[in-house]
Amino acid sequence: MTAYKSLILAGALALAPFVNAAEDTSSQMMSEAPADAKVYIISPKDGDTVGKTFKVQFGLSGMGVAPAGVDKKNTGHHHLLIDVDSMPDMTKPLPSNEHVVHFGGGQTETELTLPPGKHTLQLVMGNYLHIPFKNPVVSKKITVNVE
Ligand SMILES: [Cu+2]
Repeated sequence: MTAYKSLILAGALALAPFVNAAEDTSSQMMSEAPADAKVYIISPKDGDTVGKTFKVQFGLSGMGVAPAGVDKKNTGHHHLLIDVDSMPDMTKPLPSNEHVVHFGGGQTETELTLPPGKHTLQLVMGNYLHIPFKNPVVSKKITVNVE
């Protein structure tokens, strides 16, 4: 065997571990949240009746808020799920649409305007890449009645 041929062989063998690593990219981009991290909706309260436009305040304990893109341990940013029945894929960046609202600036409250009727609200913390934590930090889902 020439030296050239054995180099190719060594290269092929060296590539093998990379294939597995690539499949695992998504979980490698996930972050671990502190075990005692909790997210909750301060207001409105579950079952509240609210006006068409109302303020939602986000509560967080056991971890901190950082803007999207800032990779700082034990921090994340809020995502508000509005009228979401089944959770999005919790191993990938959360989608961004009228039902999944990102607060990538590090906001801890917002003002919503919703049509009259019953609506559900739930908070999900995402890491700097908008991916939920390995141990998901998710609030209780509340229901509000919009007048
Ligand atoms: Cu986000």
